[in-house]
Amino acid sequence: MVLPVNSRFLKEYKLVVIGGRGAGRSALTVQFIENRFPDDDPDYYYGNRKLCVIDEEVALIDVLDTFADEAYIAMREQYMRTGEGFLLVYSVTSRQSFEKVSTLHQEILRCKDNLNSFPMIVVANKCDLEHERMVGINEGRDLAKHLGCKFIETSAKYGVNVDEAFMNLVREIRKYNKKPQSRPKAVAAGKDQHQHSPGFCGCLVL
Ligand SMILES: Nc1nc2c(ncn2[C@@H]2O[C@H](COP(=O)(O)OP(=O)(O)OP(=O)(O)O)[C@@H](O)[C@H]2O)c(=O)[nH]1
Ligand SMILES: [Mg+2]
Repeated sequence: MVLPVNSRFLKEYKLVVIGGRGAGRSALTVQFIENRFPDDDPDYYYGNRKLCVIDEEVALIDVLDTFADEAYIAMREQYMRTGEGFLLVYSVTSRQSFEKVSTLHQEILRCKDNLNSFPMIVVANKCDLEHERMVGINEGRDLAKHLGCKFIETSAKYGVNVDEAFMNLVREIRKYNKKPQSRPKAVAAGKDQHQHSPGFCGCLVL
């Protein structure tokens, strides 16, 4: 496979899928990585990398599915620290999972040295279950706006907006990394040692 690459280098993005129990974290991860809906209800999904071209730039997306169980608290702090972007997932059929989103958002910011903002997207999953809906689309939108995040409704079951959710999060990370205050000091001061000529492009052979 030969990909035309208008990118200066292959950038890896560490995305974390987080949310209340049964919200569909594993199903979203499997649907994104393998383009299928898992029949076997996995507790946790291990295979987790995908190469995408987003806005003509190659992105190696590393997705971490997480456990909802509070028993994994040490692991939780670890991935909250290392994650570069977070999908805050709730199920439109579960108000409990919706109410968890704000708590998770706060927890992530706390782990990021109390930053005011960090790349996150609010994902309202199971939008195919309209007849079981407990959380309205506007409630989801309002919450996301309040948290300063993008919002998207998905169905992991039917693959609706799943790629868009992950890709939009990568876009948020790119935007965030361009802000001077979120870049390493040497780069912000114009001392980036990895600068290339503006016209650099290449091909990635897999
Ligand atoms: N109809 C429908 N069912 C879904 C969707 N996403 C997940 N499910 C179902 O919801 C249940 C929970 O999905 P999981 O992907 O295991 O959710 P999780 O958040 O990983 O759950 P835990 O890891 O067990 O906390 C499973 O029975 C899935 O088949 C969806 O978009 N639509
Ligand atoms: Mg799971």
